[in-house]
Amino acid sequence: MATAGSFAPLHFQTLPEVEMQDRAAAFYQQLRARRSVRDFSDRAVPMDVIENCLRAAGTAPSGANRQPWHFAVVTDPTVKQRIREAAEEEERAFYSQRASEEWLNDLAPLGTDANKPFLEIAPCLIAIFSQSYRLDEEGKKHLHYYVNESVGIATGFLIAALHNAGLACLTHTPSPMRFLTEILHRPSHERPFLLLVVGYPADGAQVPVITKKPLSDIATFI
Ligand code: IYR
Repeated sequence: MATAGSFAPLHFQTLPEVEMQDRAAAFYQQLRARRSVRDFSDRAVPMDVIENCLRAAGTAPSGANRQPWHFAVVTDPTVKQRIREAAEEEERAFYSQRASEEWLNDLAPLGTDANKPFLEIAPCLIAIFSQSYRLDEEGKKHLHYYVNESVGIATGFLIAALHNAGLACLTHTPSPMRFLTEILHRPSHERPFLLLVVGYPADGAQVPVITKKPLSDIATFI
């Protein structure tokens, strides 16, 4: 028989409608200013800021509240160098063999290639791992649920938190990312989900000119 959980009163503040409108509009304006950055300064980031952004990510909803994520924060230059070398090896295979013509054409406007200097220049890399199960002290498996959805939501919270804190980041997905498991000594049941490159943009950093779909293209109201 399953044991019932315990319950406590919800703390929820109902806001006046004008305040809701102001906050929704301000939050949209703030988030729309976020850009993926590939040109980083080497300026160090305050680790207490990163820690609070990770705490924010850790508040994300997850299947059965299993919180099936792990965030490995890398600032050690030697480890960053190893990650860069391994990532560039995969990227060279991607750009020269693995990627289809269509994929390469779709990436052309972003100006990306197999060189990933930002993996060494940026002060902080956050490797995000997903866990399909948890092993307890006795080595017994406890299943996790909706793992990709949960880790994707937590990653979204993290990206928004970093932007809110005044940091820039890049969602980087060298593929495959198995090398992160080895370099960062993560257990084999954790899967590398994404590599976030975090820091400040370099002076004069440029970003591709892109547009986001308008509301009418992304939503229907029935
Ligand atoms: N991982 C490669 C290729 C790449 C793929 C997608 I989809 C992008 O939006 C951007 C890049 C790279 O990082 O260069």
